[in-house]
Amino acid sequence: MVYIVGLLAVVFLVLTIVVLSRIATLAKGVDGNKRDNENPYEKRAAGTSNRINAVLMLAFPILGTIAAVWSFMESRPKFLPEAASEHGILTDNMFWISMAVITIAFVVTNALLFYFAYRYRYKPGRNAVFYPVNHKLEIIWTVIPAVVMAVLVFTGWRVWRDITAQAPDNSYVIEVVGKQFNWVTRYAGADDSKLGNYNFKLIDETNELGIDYADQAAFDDFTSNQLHIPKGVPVLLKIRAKDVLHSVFIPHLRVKMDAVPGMPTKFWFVATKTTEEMRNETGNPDFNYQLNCTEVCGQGHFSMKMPIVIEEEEEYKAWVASQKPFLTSNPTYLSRVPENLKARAMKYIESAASDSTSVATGGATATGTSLK
Ligand SMILES: [Cu+2]
Repeated sequence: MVYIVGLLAVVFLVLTIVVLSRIATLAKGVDGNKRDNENPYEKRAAGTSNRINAVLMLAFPILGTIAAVWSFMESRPKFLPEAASEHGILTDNMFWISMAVITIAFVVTNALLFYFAYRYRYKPGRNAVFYPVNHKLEIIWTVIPAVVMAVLVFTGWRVWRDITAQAPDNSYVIEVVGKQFNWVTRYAGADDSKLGNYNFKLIDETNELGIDYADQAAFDDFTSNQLHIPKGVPVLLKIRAKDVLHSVFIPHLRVKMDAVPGMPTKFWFVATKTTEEMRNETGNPDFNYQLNCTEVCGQGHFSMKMPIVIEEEEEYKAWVASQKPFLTSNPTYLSRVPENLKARAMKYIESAASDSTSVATGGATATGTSLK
């Protein structure tokens, strides 16, 4: 890299010297109030540089095109990976259609621009045509781009409207909370499909998400350091941050949404490929989806990633059923449950007591895909 910059510096230095010496030569010719065409030296110089510039006008776009194509091919492996969500396919299509339209317009207009500069270079005795106005031409080159732009904007707006619409009622709701420097997820639990309330005032060392046990929907909620996503059904991510700005980015799912302290955000989507399917497709048995933080949030930002398992809906349900509610693992929070709900909450404590010999602790997966 340093060598390339050094080389470029030398090239630009040489060019600067050449240009300065050219200016000095031309300035000499202008001296003495002589008209340009009366100076034979100037005339000869203008003729040579005129030819060189004309050829360069052809060479530049050709070399530029070769460089652009090379750069495109070279960067291909760094493009986003294959989309594995329904809306991801739509946004990818839109991106490539927009790119195609822009590239065609760019190539045609610039090819003409450079070709005309070459074709109509200075020739002794040739005068420019005075072409004051052509309404038809003006209308054509205003209306066509306007229509194309309007179609692109309108289709983009429709896709954006669908992506940001209310999540369907049958969505699986999963909470994703960013903090320096990892992610914690919370699931609605096996007994209801509702996430319980939370309150930042209830956050303590153990209850790091501030789960509010005054809400009975919270009783069966469990937390995890993995993100499990069922395939083929809508999933709503409820996103928040505990400390500073973070941002949820799941490249394969084309999911990207900031996690903002004090301002919950959300993103819903439908995943189309399980981890297993993606492993087969990529031929990589160790493949895992990943959630990355894409907002520089402090020294440990680089390590803010969370593995994701995308699995069939039944496998997902089995995994959810195999997880222990937070209340079961932390029975002391029973004291936060209002008297009238205590009996309901006790179920989670009692089932823990009776299961304690059989239930394995931790985030082991009961069935389906495991993380490698
Ligand atoms: Cu972060």
